[in-house]
Amino acid sequence: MKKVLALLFVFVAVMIPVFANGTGETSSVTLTLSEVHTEGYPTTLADYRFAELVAERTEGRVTIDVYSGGTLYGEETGSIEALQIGDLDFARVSASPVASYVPALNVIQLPYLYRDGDHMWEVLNGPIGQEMLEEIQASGSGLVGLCYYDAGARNFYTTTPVHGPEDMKGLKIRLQNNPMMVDMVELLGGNGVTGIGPNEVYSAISQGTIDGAENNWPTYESMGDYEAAPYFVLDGHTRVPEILLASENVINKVGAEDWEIIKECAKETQDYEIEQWALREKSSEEKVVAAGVTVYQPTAEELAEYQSLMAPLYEEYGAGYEDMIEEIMNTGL
Ligand code: BDP
Repeated sequence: MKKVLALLFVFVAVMIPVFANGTGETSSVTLTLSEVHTEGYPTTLADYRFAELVAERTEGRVTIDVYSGGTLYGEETGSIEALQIGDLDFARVSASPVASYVPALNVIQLPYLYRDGDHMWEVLNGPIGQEMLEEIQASGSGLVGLCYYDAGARNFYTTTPVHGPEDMKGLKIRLQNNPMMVDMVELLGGNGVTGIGPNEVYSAISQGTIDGAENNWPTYESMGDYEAAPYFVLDGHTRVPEILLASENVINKVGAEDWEIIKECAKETQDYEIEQWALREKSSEEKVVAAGVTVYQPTAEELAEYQSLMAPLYEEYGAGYEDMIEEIMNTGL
């Protein structure tokens, strides 16, 4: 009798997943996504939309748990390394730290490359942007680029007023983990500091470890940095897109069919994030201006000076990509 019961138990345990999805294929899998931004931030909203779409289209076979606020990895370099060894499944990161693993990505984030946001999106949605995304996987980095998100333009903010590059001399400026960005600040006469996660910038400024940082309006506002560094200079030096990355290992976890669904869902969240971005960029600017931040709009001459000082980066990081840079600059003209 005991034997019969045991056999019955084994039979039921084996058949449950078969009955559950009717095909006898894999049962459900839960994957993890890391995000440094808080709840309600445009990229976090897009992460949740991505998770929802995936759950819906895979009919529950794939669940994605979103961890926002940098609770899993406060530094994006840490999350990228975790993706590479298969310890993490997805990370929404900035393209800036990814360039350390896929150097070609520096080309699409060179300072003063785009005329405006529309220009950037025309490039990212066109053949160059899509090839760059594919290049992430082709590079053998263990990473897969699923789609881009908007992150607007980055600007310097400091504890003392900065108008032109002459005011940057000797200032310690926190940057993303990307040597090109460090070189950018050094060319302006400042000192680039890396290794500080975006969630730690506020305290690093408050404690005097750094004199400022650089970012877009929403991060400046949401991380509270505007309270510590209330001088914001609208120099718009870079437009660095966000990237939703997957670990290549996800393909083995979900199988070919659901992997295609995942890639499709990610692409579908791009326009949603861009819409949310436009709203938040405006509301964040309004919020910090109302809080008393001093915004300086550089003159055309000052902007030209920033631009000419950063020109050597095109030679160093754009070497071998001259045609692509020219094509980017001509896009939309
Ligand atoms: C923000 C990006 C975020 C980066 C952060 C940074 O959305 O992914 O981590 O900048 O400066 O704009 O580290």
